[in-house]
Amino acid sequence: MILRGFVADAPALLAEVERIAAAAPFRCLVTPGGHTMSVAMTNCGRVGWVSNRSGYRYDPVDPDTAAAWPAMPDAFLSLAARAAAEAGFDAYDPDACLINRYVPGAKLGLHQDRDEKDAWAPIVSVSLGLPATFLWGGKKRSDPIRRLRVESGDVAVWGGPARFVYHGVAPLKDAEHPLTGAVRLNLTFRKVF
Ligand code: MD3
Ligand code: FE
Repeated sequence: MILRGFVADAPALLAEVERIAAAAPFRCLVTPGGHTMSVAMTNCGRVGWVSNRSGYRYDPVDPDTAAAWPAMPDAFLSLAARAAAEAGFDAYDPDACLINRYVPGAKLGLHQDRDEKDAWAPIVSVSLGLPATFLWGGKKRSDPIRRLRVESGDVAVWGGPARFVYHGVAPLKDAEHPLTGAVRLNLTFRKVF
């Protein structure tokens, strides 16, 4: 389900992202295949998603600082829970929020998110700043791919039967957004345990 313009106070979310990034800086992670991702990432919550040459995992500690990830702000939790409830997922209590930062040209290749234990609980995605094109496929990599434009303030809820579809983000087009400049931010909330 896509909830267009669901975010009421984007500047407040952005301020929280800046506070989180001051403690746990954005970084471009290396994949097990040895490629450095074009998307920069950080996390807040009980665990954070990280990757290196040896594999990827959810970790309670930021490997760059050896400190726990910043706590999930109340404004994040309440927004994610309200969005999940709109899509029929009650009492959503995400463990992690992965924050993705895209600059022009940055992209996310087609993948499934399948490191989370709960195969039904949704991933909730909040877009801020520059618009992007979601690539939205099916349960098989070879399934046809739909392109879906998302803009600042849009929230997507991917749960239940949509949980394991292949998805990605097309290369970000260069532009300026009043909130973020030449940047797109995406918050992805996950129930990990
Ligand atoms: C989940 N991020 O961090 S989120 C990711 O915009 C990720 O930064 C993208 O994919 C981003 O893992 C997209 C939205 C999304 C889209 C389709 C999904 C999440 C999904 C399909 C199934 C499960
Ligand atoms: Fe994903």
